[in-house]
Amino acid sequence: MSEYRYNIKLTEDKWRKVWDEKGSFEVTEDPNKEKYYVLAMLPYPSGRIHVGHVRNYTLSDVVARYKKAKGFNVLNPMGWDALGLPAENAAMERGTHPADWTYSNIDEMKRQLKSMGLAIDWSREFATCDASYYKHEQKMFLDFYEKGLAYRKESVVNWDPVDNTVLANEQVVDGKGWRTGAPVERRTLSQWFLKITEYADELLDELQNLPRWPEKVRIMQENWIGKSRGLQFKWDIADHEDQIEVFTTRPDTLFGASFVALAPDHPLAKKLASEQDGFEDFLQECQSVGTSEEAIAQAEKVGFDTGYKATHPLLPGKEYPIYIANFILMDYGTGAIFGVPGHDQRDFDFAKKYNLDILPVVLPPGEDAAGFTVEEEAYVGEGTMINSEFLDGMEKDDAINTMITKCEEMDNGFGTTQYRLRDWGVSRQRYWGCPVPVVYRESDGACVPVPADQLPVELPKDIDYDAPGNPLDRHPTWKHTKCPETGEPAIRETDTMDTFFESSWYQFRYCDAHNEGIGFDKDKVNYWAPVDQYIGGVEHAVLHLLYARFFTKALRDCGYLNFDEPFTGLFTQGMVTHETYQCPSGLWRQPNECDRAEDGSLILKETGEPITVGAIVKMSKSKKNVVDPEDILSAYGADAARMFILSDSPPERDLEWTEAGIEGAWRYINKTYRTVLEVKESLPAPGTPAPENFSDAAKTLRQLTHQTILGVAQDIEAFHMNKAVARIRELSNGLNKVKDGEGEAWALREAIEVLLQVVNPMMPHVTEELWEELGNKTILADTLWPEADESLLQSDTVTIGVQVNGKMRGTIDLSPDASEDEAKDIALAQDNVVKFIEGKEVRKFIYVPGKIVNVVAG
Ligand code: ANZ
Repeated sequence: MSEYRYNIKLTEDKWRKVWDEKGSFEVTEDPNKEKYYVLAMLPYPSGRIHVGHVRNYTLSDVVARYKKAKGFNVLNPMGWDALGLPAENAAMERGTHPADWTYSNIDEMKRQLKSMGLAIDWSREFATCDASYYKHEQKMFLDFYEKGLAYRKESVVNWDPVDNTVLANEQVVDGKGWRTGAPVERRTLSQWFLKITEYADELLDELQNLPRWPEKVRIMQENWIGKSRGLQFKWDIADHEDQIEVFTTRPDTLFGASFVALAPDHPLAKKLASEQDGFEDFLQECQSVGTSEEAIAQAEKVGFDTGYKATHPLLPGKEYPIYIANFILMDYGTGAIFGVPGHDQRDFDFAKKYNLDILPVVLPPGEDAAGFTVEEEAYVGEGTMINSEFLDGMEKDDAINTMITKCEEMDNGFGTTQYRLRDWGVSRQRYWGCPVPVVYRESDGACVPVPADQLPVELPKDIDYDAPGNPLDRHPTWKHTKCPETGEPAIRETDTMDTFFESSWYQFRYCDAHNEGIGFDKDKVNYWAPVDQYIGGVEHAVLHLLYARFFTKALRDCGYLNFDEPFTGLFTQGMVTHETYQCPSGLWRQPNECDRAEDGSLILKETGEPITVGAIVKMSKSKKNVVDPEDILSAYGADAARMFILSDSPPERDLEWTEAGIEGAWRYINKTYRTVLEVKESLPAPGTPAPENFSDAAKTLRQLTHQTILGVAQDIEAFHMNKAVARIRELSNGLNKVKDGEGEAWALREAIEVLLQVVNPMMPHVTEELWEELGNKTILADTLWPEADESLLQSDTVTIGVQVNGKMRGTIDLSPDASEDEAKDIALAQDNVVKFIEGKEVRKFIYVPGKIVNVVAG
């Protein structure tokens, strides 16, 4: 056993203190230095960090430390996404105040994050629930309002009858509130919206300017924006003066129509059906389904026959039933459609239910027009038009264009573009959010913005949760105020903003975190932003990332900044998974409740009951397959946790957390520590000039050292952190291949120093300690990345192919200027070559140095 024992706790504490005292990671704008802005998605202060945080912040930290070593002025900040429902729920359950709960969680989580040794500029920290933060977004809201980018409109919302709040579409799961599980209702309320649709084209087009974003995220955003080109045109109604305007992306299928349908809340729906029996009940039934596309798509398709008929614009005299149908959305297209059961699955389901015609008009390739029918499901593929008069024989795109032109010529419609993207509803009827800074004058109901010099509109501290609904609304005094224009009595807006509002601009606040006058200084934000590398979970691919992109453009147009996109590079990390453990009774058990029995099987610590090991799935509270980072950090230290997280899987993939994995990382750290201390005394002093000559072993080590400098840098730049770790371990293994030959001690010192430098971003504490042990006077956090010596990078050997009678039978490694005899000796000794020339005579040996060997045998 070595006499050198690594004391994790002492060493890690020591170095964190050094970095803190030196302000190693605090930065200011420096026009002479190139900046690099690394950002990890800010955490919600739920109370404790989880392993997902550890993975996320380890990745951003490696990038930050590496870029700093590369000479960049690196901004790597941290803050708290601190508004939102969980604080209120906790407050209701525990009788605390949301602010107390939130700030004490922040303290706790900050302590935990600090113990990871992150290279963060903590001087820029903020919580989005600080009035000094949300004050500025209230100003932004007012600027948006003035520009027409924030507006109020009546709209149908998802209403959670238990939480008494509006739910975003994503918060409705299977028609139920995500938190309460209560069936969601529809209500019409006046709500605040941000006009993200005004930027639909820009948001779509500029995805092309984001090459450092994962393609899957760009595709998800593209689908979310959902730009479709189509035709908008009218159907006459027999014996009725109104017309029905529909939107279709498939005008080619018009001759395959068999019904027309309206959304339940379409203004014509009432007109056509309100006098009929059962209509009210039908509407009621539709109300019980959430408003999201998903909820509507999942619900069984039902319709109400109005009894009226629509007449086909191109087939005089042909009439089609008009339904009100639950799967038609009022806020897409025109809120009305014509149904083509042969080529749209929803229409197919509907036609089956109501016995409507199914006429195919698109013939799949290879099918026969005479015999083709649609039986089991709609045919949605490509094909040739049939049963469609002047379109017959055309391909889809041709037919679409022809039909648009035809309707335009008839003056019955026009080609148009629709987007799936809706304006962003930001109103929430909750307390723990940023108040919308407007008041309504009591005398005439006018909506009056709160003047900028009266911001922030602060949340009142004294609230009660005894009754359901919005505590701001029933607060005895808070909402009663005066109109800033006339001094008359006025009522404050009691809606607060969606918490995605805070996370849409926080990346800019970090650039100037303590500015009291404005959200951020333009020069500062133009220096630091956009973020060069953003890192977080793929679950934010659409909402957060789209909102932040929209905000950047809106802020640009309000004069806050001079660029278009907030994040030039995006990396989405995979999840952390773990085995699942179950008792005979079926109860899930936490990994730390289990132990290994003598025979190696798993048992429950407490009772000795056998444990069944189940699937490896994402860590979750429900399956209890979670490990607490706090336990890991205190048992193995931050360096080991970081190293393990980086070494086992490519960061974009899922990572399986295993005890063996973390132990492996811990052993590597201890071994590195011992190795360095054991050889320390035999090394030349720091800064000793290189000797003239090196032994072969020293040369080999130096080559590996310099290849590692380059390779690790390339791997980190490409987010191949696991490959970087593999290279680093290879260099570690190379250290013991030198002894006391010529130049070997010097080469060993060089190799150890490089090792410490290149692994420092991953395990910052132990590397600082060893760097100091080696007699260096600077700290690693302030040391530049080593330079790779080009002349040492070339490999001494090349790998060339060996052919026998023209067929590749193996490869050999030899010096590029090896003689033919040397090449022959090595090549003919290869097992596979021996096998293929066995029993034959070597007639010719062709050797092209550095390229190939060909053996002709016969
Ligand atoms: C006829 C048709 C035939 C359609 C066919 C599709 C296939 P995307 O591509 O997503 O833009 N639609 C139009 N407005 C709707 C609404 N408010 N609620 C529900 N559905 C609506 O979808 C456009 C298609 O969705 C439109 O094209 C329309 O159905 C339907 F073989 O018209 B189509």
